[in-house]
Amino acid sequence: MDDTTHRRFNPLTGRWVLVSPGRVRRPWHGGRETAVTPPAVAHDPACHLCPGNERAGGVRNPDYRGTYVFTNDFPALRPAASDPDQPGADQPGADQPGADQGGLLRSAPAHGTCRVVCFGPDHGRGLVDMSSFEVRAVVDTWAAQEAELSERWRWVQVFENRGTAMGASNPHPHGQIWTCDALPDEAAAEDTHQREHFAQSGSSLLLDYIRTETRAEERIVLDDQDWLVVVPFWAVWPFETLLLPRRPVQRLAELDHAQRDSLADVLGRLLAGYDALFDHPFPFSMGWHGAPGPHPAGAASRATRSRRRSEGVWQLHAHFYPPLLRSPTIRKHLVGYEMLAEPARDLTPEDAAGRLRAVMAQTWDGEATLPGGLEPTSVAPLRIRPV
Ligand code: H2U
Ligand code: ZN
Repeated sequence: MDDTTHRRFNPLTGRWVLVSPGRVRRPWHGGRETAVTPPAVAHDPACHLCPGNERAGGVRNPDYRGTYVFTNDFPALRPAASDPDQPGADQPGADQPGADQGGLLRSAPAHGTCRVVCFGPDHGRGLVDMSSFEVRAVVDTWAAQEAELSERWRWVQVFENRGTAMGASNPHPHGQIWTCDALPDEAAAEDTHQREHFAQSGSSLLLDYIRTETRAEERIVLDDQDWLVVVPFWAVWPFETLLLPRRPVQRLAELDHAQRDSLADVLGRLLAGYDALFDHPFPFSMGWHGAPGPHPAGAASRATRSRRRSEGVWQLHAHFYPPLLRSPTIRKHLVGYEMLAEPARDLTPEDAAGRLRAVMAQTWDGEATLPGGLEPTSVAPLRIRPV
């Protein structure tokens, strides 16, 4: 099946992807990115996120030593004016009108909050450079933020844009959290498909998927006792990965100490592998998807009910969407057929997983955990022109 063009189905979103392995050999005369490696300074006096510096909005950051979270000075979503206890609420009178303008023209109010999560005080050390202990502190911060915010908001999106290629506006190691009182499209698609699967089979879609991938082995990138990293069967981006806890977990806040420690370790190995792939800091957008919070205007008791409704249905997971295709300077663009018809890929997910396994086995000092029977270096070099 892998050598011929075919389509693969994403059961989480209900969307298809076209897989055309033969196209991987085509020459490239198109545009190239500039591969810039940011200088590794510990403190940049001009950085708005470094400890002690003034932010663009005029607030001065404290002299923080660990992770540091603040409300985004330029938030895309704000709490409603009628929610004045929330920081950054809209001005009184600024509440948007109700929904419908009638007929085909629909709009709806959107409220939420946006935060910035500095991963640490050091301007030059991102997650990939940090010790497992430091990454664990970031995991704990994500979990604490999610626990707090999911009491109030329907959707809590924890994410990181890494690198200018993914639109990061500041090189200081940081991520963001956006929350919304509506379920965004991507979350709604995953919610619907996980619920449908559970209604039909009585089991969790993603836990079933873990069993399938563990048996198949060929798409596994990292096989930890608590976590599994795969290039999903339906991946759109060449080196896209899906990170899943092996046991039923709905949200980050539910992870126990052992799972958080192993997550810090798995993240370090995955990110080191990404950077080793093209010997370059690998850009990506990554983010966590967990069970939605209560419906808008919900009281805390609704949060409890909503949690119960998601049990067995929702499985926590993280998506990594890196844009690079062949080298640090050649990225994939979703254009043409992909915008107008459906996404397409050439490198197969199995091939991508093999390449990631191979670099991980070479770069990781610790014991490389590879699925049984798979050789880390059993992949042919990409047949491309050197850059
Ligand atoms: P990105 O690098 O992913 O763009 O995230 C940086 C965020 O930090 C961005 O959303 C915010 C921007 O609005 N920011 C502040 O809130 N205050 C600042 O002084 C600088 C940047
Ligand atoms: Zn900085």
